[in-house]
Amino acid sequence: MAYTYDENNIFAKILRGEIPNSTVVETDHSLAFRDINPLAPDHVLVIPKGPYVNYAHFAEAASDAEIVDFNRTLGKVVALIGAGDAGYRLISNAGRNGVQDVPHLHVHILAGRPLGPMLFSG
Ligand code: DGP
Repeated sequence: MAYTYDENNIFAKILRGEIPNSTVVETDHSLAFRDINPLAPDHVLVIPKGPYVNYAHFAEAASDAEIVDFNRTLGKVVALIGAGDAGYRLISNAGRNGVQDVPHLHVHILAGRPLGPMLFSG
């Protein structure tokens, strides 16, 4: 599948330093920052620094180093926010049916309260 990356999406602007963010962890290949519209006491977004539209694009096109770094960064965030024991949820929306608003891969880490059912039916 061919992916087209929009260089003007809001997370590309954050990565270029054009928009401020509340950084939790930054590594060579990844950035984790607090969501501007938190849906739980802890709501952190983890993004790769590379231009990947969604998870499948990243899994297909990213280097091994980027993929390892991204996953390790997710783990670091869970540890830093202290969510490992009580639990947390990872969500990565993609495309129209996934209701993805920002077309740069991001994994939401939600924690800090019971999160309810995974999805509402219908
Ligand atoms: P999604 O619907 O999965 O594409 O989620 C996009 C998330 O990005 C949404 O929870 C709100 C967040 N968001 C949008 N704009 C900004 C921003 O400028 N800064 C931060 N920190 N988060 C943003």
